[in-house]
Amino acid sequence: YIKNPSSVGIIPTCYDGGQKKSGVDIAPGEMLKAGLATQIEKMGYSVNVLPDEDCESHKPESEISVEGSNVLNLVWTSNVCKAHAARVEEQCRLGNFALSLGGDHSLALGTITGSSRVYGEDLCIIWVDAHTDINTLSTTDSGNLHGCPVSFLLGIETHPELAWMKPIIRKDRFVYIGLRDIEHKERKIVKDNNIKAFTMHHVDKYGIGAVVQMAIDHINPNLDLPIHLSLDVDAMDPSVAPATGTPVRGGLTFRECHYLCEAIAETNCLVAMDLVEVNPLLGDESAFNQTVAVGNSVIRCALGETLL
Ligand code: EXY
Ligand code: MN
Ligand code: MN
Ligand code: MN
Repeated sequence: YIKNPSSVGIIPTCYDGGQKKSGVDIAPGEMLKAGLATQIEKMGYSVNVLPDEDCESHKPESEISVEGSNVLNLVWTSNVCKAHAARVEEQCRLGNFALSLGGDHSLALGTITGSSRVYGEDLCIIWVDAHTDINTLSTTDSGNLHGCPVSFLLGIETHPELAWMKPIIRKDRFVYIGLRDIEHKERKIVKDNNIKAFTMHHVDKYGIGAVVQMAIDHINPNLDLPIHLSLDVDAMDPSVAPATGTPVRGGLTFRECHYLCEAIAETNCLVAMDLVEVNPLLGDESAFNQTVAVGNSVIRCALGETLL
């Protein structure tokens, strides 16, 4: 795979059907309006901004219901993510850094499927989030698919509607950082599947430097495998990134999250990134501006802006 790609493909998908609050679908437009593409160009990359996905056109006439589950928008989410996966796959095949802008975190069903089609079982995932997003169709209480993508990506859950994913992500190449809001049933899934997880407790105990080092050592000890970073803005503390749908206090500070992105950039292994769950409609104008700005800022850090 290509280390240090010189081109970035920005793939916006304004999808909000993986949860119930509207607004997360205008985030990509707002992040671009705030200058993301130009900022990345100024760093020396060539940037290609793909058109926004028309999510409404993917809406099915009727949704299916799943027995024993209150899951919502399964078909719609599947359709949108399938289209998004093809766009991520294309960018990775071209050797471009695939930057996905969401939308809610259900989009990761598509983002990581797309990159894994190109990088196969080598692909390492760093999932930075307050939440584990590992509910199954039967454990989800909310019915929101943004709380479920990890179970599908790791092959813990499947459904015929999502058969196109054909997941190949290795559980030992997946790691969480930033967790602090884990449902009881999710905790059991994480433990039963032996998934490496660094919660905020570990960040407090060891410091962010050691945590990121341990996380990278776990998935990619020789620094020879491609990494996909899936970053949910709610991993950051609500004082840093307030405009998001499921804020949880006690999150990563501004510097901790930036450090994390810098340390991943330093590996030269990062090939794809998702920035999800910015909801510009939650909170006042300053909360909105702050969250869009910090989203763009962590993206630039992951692309190496602050490294010498
Ligand atoms: N665990 C809760 C649920 O499944 O509904 C909350 C999930 C929030 C998910 C956000 C995207 O990270
Ligand atoms: Mn909408
Ligand atoms: Mn998430
Ligand atoms: Mn989250």
